[in-house]
Amino acid sequence: MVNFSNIKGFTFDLDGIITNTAKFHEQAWHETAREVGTVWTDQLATDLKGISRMDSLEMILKAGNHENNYSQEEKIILADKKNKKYQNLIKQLTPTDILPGIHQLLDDLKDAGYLMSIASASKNAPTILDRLNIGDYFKGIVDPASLHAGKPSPEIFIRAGHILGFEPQEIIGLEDASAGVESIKGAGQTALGIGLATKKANPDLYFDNTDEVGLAEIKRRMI
Ligand code: B16
Ligand code: MG
Repeated sequence: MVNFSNIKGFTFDLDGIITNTAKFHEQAWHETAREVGTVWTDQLATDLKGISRMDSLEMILKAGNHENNYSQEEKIILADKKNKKYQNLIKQLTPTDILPGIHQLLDDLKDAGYLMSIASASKNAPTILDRLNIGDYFKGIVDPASLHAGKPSPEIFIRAGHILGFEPQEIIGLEDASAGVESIKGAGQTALGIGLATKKANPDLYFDNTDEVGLAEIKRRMI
């Protein structure tokens, strides 16, 4: 593992790291699953974390062996319907929905001069940051619509690193999904995983919860 003194910037996943929109994604996808006749399981919910909208739909269809029952047009209609439901749910987000410890971490990183960017698969990320009132902490947000491949491809974290203008070994990426940890590692950054779901991908640093992740604790583990 690189020494913390080399670190200059942080790339953040959004859903599950900064706020728990995962529960809204889950609620909306659960409804889609019911509509197409796929049985909803906790494993499916976990596997969908960090996966792009269309890839998530494909996974739900495949889980019920329905992948060949829908045309591309019908799939787009299903995904749009899920997104409208999700957008309605996230209207209730306020700054109190920032996950425990994260506001403190953002403040400490900013005060210490580290740069931060967002590597979220969500096309709704700008709206969510606005609702949480934390958009100003970040130098930029990767536009997921411009990517060739979603997580676990390293592309999104490579692009988030380019926004910062630093080398991969100067960056720590934070993720709550195993697909995301794979993406960070593929990009050559130090992967900080939060939550059991990340263990599958062997993050360089592991924390059970967001409130355990502080600047001092990260430093302590990397020296
Ligand atoms: P949208 P992250 C991901 O965000 C979510 O974890 C995943 O469940 C969702 O399907 C994906 O964004 C796309 O989101 O439908 O809003 O474009 O964890 O990468 O911040
Ligand atoms: Mg996430």
